[in-house]
Amino acid sequence: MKKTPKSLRLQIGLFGRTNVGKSSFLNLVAGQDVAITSPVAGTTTDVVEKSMELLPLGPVVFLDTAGLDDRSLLAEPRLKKTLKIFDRSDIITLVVEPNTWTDYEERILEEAKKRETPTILVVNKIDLGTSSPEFIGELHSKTSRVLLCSSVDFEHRDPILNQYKKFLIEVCPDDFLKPPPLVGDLLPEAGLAVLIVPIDLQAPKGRLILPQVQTIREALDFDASVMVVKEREYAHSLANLKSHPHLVICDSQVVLKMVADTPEGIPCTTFSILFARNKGDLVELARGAAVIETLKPGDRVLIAEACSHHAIEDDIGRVKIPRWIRQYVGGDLRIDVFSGRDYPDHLQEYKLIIHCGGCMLTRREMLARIQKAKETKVPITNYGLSISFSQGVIRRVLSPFPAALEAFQREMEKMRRTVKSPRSLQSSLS
Ligand SMILES: Nc1nc2c(ncn2[C@@H]2O[C@H](COP(=O)(O)OP(=O)(O)OP(=O)(O)O)[C@@H](O)[C@H]2O)c(=O)[nH]1
Ligand code: SF4
Ligand SMILES: [Mg+2]
Repeated sequence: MKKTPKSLRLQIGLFGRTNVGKSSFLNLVAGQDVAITSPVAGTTTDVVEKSMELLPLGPVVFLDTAGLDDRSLLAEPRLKKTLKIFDRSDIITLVVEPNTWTDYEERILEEAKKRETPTILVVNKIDLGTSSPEFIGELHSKTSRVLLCSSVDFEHRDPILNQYKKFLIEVCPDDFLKPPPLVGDLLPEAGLAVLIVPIDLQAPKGRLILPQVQTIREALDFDASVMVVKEREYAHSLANLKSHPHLVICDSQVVLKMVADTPEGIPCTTFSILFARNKGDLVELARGAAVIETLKPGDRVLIAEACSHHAIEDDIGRVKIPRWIRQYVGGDLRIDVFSGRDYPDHLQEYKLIIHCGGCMLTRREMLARIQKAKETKVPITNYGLSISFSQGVIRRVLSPFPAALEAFQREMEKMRRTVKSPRSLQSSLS
């Protein structure tokens, strides 16, 4: 599992007996009619390739195979063709019908196991018949990744797609989760980045913390220069520069001061935002931040820390963020803090999840957590974005990332339309 990928695009082999709804499932995922479907068995006569961008994963290609029944699978040259698709596939998606498991499915699963190709089982056509608990139990004994869906039901596309993406994130080869650059793409060659690093009691003795070191290292890798200052010296150092820096980055805790001291026209952001993009899905987390606008006293908020025993994060997660958000909301919130490798059960009880920076998590783990939140329809943001939001500067610090800024703005518009008496603080500072 998670071996070297077979091409630059994640290749997903779509298998299933004739007429189970493989092409329909592909249409549902794509959100449009890309594969020909029809009630006549054997519609897809050869492999149909469909490339698409499946965010946050990236470029994928589906190999929609010709439907086979259990007899034709065993016959040449069908078998040869099937094996060829196995050769290409990084992941197999096997579509089945409720309560039907034949030799065909068994053979596909066996082949996938033999090759260690991860498999996702899709029980399709659930609108036509309910699967027995025994059937579902049996499927779960074969793989933990079982998705129930109706491919003709576009109204419920989002939860299905989110669960499917979560499975893909769990099993795709490591290379597909290669992070985007941390900062390199934001700096021209020989460019200059200014890093504002508070050295307070919480800063570790004698060193910088890993996110700061990583940012410096990547800027150097991209042939840029870096100036590191504390927040008190920042304005003075900036005034002494002959030309403007190309980017200013600060710790979220001093974001208000950075924005106040940085002339318009100089792009600025936070370490937290750089890492939100690098580790996870900045667009989704930016969208989630807008939900703070709609929080009301009494709402439940989950603060999720990926690991326990971290004094600094404790202080931010347990004291500062709750205080700033409560101030913003103008009343008490029911805030639960949860530390650990998994989320608590009953995520759906929360109006918002505010996640830590996830520095100890892999990109795969962070994406899976974001996907799980999406699956349960609970918006998710992170510490840094929630701080920038509650301080009224989120637009400014998101501006180096147009897609994330646009997602945030759109979500804010939506909130304004749906919430009766919106707060107006966030209309300032763009
Ligand atoms: N009610 C219902 N019909 C479905 C569903 N999925 C597919 N169908 C219908 O089942 C028929 C076959 O669907 P296809 O997507 O063409 O099936 P396929 O597996 O690609 O078929 P071949 O390419 O022929 O192997 C079509 O009439 C679809 O509209 C579903 O979830 N519910
Ligand atoms: S993963 Fe990193 S940011 Fe999250 S709680 Fe652990 S140390 Fe803190
Ligand atoms: Mg088909």
